[in-house]
Amino acid sequence: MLEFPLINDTSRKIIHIDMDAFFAQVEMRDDPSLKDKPVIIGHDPRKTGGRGVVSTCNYEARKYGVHSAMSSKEAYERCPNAVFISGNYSHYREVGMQIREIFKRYTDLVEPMSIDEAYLDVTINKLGIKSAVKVAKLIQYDIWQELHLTCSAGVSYNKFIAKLASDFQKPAGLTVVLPEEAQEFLEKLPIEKFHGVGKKSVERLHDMEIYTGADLLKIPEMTLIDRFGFDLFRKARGISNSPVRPNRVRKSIGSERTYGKLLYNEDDIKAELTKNARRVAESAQKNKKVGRIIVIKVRYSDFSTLTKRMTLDKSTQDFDTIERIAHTIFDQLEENSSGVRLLGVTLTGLEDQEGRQLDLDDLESL
Ligand code: TTP
Ligand code: MG
Repeated sequence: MLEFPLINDTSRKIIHIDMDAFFAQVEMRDDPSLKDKPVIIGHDPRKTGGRGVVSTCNYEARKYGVHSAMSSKEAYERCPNAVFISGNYSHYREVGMQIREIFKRYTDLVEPMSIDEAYLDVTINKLGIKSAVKVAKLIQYDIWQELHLTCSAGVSYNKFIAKLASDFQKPAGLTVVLPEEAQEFLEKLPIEKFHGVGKKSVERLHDMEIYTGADLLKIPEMTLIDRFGFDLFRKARGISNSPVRPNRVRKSIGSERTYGKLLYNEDDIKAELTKNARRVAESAQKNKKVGRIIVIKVRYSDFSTLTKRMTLDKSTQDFDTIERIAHTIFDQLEENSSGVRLLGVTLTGLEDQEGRQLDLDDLESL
């Protein structure tokens, strides 16, 4: 029997907006001669001696298999006719702000996730429009009329499903998932589409012959929770109640796990700290953040909880460093013979990673 309450809040109206091929689309808008050509945002490998990566590319270039994060060299090999543009990040940021101004006409409950993507809670909105679908259409229309750009929108009752929906029919798509349709929508989705499920988890799930949302429901509940966390258990059931948070500034990156079976052995505890350290390092690297403070959290069988931190001389996002410090902090804790029921590792005192080229940035850090 599950001891957790499963409350599914379906009362909210959430929109997720994501611009289509954002940097490339802005370039195509500004230079009509690019129309119909494959366009890649990234340094031209012929001019850099082969260095550099692709920030993004238009849909024409995607037909050749080019995608974000691919080396420019490989992109050139796949699509020699492509136009390479180094890109103008501050310009894209300005356009991102113009888009955000459009969102603000409808609601102040806007949570930007990156330069071209945001969640909006339009349950109550400034225009008093009941239908979230109508609001989404109006936003798409405004962005097209005023900025000559297309975006894709997802409309649902939570952020998790709204994001999946916006990705469902790109470009210029609008996908609505009603509460009664959510289960079927999720069941058909491949698990690699589930936002928040990392590559490693996808591999482990594939090893268990789990490929779709429907397969996730076949895993015994406690096994799913134990191995992949309560969050995925809930998402598989269309439950994700996290609110749309305007002006959210990420201050820390953490990973923690609760264990169904208490941990007593030091090696087991350290192995779990290592797993948490790896997740933290991966997330920091993905989000281009570094931090100077590493915190570990230990909860014992009697629910007493300890948090201990260590401050480094230099900020890091390096897995080996985070792991080593987490183990060192653990070694310095007073001996405690009770079993461990929860372990967490957090990287905090975050700042933006320096020296990056053209890449994703948090709008909210502006
Ligand atoms: P995305 O929304 O991931 O991609 P996109 O808008 O180009 O294409 P899609 O239609 O599939 O949404 O990212 C938004 C912008 O962020 C993108 O235009 C360029 C930048 N970006 C990078 O610089 N590096 C990356 O690895 C990714 C994924 C994006
Ligand atoms: Mg996009």
